[in-house]
Amino acid sequence: MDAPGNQTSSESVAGAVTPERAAYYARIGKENLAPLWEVLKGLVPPEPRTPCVPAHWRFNDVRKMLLEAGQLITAKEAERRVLVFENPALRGKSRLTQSLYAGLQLILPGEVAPAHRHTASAIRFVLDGEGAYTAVEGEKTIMRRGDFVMTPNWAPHDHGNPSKEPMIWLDVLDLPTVNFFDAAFSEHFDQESQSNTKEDGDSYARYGSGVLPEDAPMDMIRSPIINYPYAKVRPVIERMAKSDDIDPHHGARVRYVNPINGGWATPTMGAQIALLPKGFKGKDYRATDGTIFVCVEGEGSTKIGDETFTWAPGDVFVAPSWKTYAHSAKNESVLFSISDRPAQESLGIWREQKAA
Ligand code: GTQ
Repeated sequence: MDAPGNQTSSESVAGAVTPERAAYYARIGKENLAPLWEVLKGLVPPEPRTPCVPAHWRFNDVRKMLLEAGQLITAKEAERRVLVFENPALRGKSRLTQSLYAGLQLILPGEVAPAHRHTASAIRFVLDGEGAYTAVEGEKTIMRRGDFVMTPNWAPHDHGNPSKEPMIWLDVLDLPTVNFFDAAFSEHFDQESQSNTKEDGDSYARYGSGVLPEDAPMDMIRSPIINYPYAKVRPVIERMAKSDDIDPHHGARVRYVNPINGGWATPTMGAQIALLPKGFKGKDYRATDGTIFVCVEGEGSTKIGDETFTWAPGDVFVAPSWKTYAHSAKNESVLFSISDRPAQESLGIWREQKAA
């Protein structure tokens, strides 16, 4: 979310920079003033012009490199041992879209990623291994492949892996958004791991079953659920697909919701998951929310702009803002996706365009 557009003189609406104008710009420049008419086109573009490009990472390649990091640095030393997906056009900015950070986190057997909290919200989407936990607000939830796990803003959290297998999950955080607003705080705790005060599955049991406790916090703008298990979500999209409840662009798709207000699970990041039946050929779609996709199951490809990316389980790819994309599924497939749509919706700026 840096300044939009490239503010070059080609964006000028005012014709050539004459020597008189150039001298004038130099003079006012000394006072930290600039002529709007030289940058207006880039500042107020007729449609979104993201600097982000489409990109794709194969899980097997990244997994190999991430396991190498496991030999180089401990989770404790690193605090979070993560390989960050950098948009190829925004190297060094720790982001995959303008508003979202994403990376793969590794925790080896016996390791702990110590407790901290921050104003950025995080989601985890589990890709490999089973039996590591995330402890959030006193609930220690065991993570399995396909689980969608939330760390709401300012919630203390730590991760650990008491299992015998390395655990790998996708982290998506709204760090670039929070940093854009210069609103970031964080702190560490003396205790590495939180003591758990609630049973695993407590928040899903209380809030994820169509009822709400008498004293539910009715003004909570993010979900009270810590883990939305894949085992609960997969049957829903399966049932939708079986009864032909299939969106022509997205497949049989659901969103992860805050059960208190029916809104998105977090106010800054919206997550969805879709089942694409074997042979599905999605129609063209574009929206202003640059979207990160993860293949959970199956095989297929996605055309983004004029590039086509072929994906397999664990692969991560990104469709930038307002770039047209369309999915094709070779086999029955499941795609998880996440974007800043809730943030844009709450600001009234989100738009989509669907091919008929
Ligand atoms: O697990 O708390 O990928 O604080 C980046 C920053 C993960 C986390 C990341 C973080 C975390």
